[in-house]
Amino acid sequence: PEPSVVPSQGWHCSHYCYRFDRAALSQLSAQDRRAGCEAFLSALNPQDDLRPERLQGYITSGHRADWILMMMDPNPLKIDAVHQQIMSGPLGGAIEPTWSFVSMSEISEYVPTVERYRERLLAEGEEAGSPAFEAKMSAYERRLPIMNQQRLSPDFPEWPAACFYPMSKSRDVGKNWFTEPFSHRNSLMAEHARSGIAFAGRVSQLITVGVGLDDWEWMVTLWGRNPEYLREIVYRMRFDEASAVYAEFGPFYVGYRATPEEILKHCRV
Ligand code: 76R
Repeated sequence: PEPSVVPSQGWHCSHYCYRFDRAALSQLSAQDRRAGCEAFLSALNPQDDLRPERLQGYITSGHRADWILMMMDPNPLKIDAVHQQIMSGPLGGAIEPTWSFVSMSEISEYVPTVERYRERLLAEGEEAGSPAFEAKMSAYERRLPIMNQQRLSPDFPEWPAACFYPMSKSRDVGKNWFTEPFSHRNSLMAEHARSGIAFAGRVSQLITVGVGLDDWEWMVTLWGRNPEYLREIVYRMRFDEASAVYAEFGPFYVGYRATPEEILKHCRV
């Protein structure tokens, strides 16, 4: 299965949402239930070669799902194998997959290159050659490769809360993102980035692309040191033109970080 499904740049990313089927669970013998829990725990703790590079579990609130898995790996089949492992165990018949989203990491065309960052500083009135200008430029040159690595193969923060939602940019007449010139889109994304940066240390974000892979153009993953910051950032961004005029949103899921054991305990399996 390997090289042909591994992208030349970036990783595959999947979000899976599940709920326990109480009627089916109640039909399981105590022995099957125990064996099912064991199989569930080992499916979520894949060993060595079977383990996706990134895997996190979340308990979620509301009727849409009971728990969520988010995984990333260069190989999409390694990710999906975890899902199949869960479903093929003794608990599988009592687990209902409720929603999923398939996407990939990339470096957005709106992430400024060093050259564009220079132009942006000049446009903001910085004086070329001044100590402040040079300090900003050298910091950006140093940080860009690290930030790009984090965009392509991100570390998942071990923060208590996360929120996940798909979004697309509007193609309606009069507000069609895709007919706007790059310069306009780029300046709206610069405004967007400025409001995002204000949440540094409180919110960490990952935007993965679903174009050609799933029903929405992007999947937004926001990790928060506290769920209140998730609420704040999404509200704040509603006022950015890129969101206010052009964004369309799918279902929102809120997650609370949980180990596989905590998922079973919380859901009283
Ligand atoms: O560092 C940089 O300059 C990157 C700037 C940046 C880009 C290019 C950035 C920064 N984002 C980019 C792209 Mn984002 N982002 C969202 C959402 O709910 C909503 O209204 C929108 C959902 C949030 C909450 C968010 C957060 N971003 C994008 C893209 C388009 C990709 C494309 O077209 O190629 C989308 C759809 C999108 C959506 N963004 C940030 C954040 C935050 C918190 C930041 C600042 C990150 C930082 O600290 O540097």
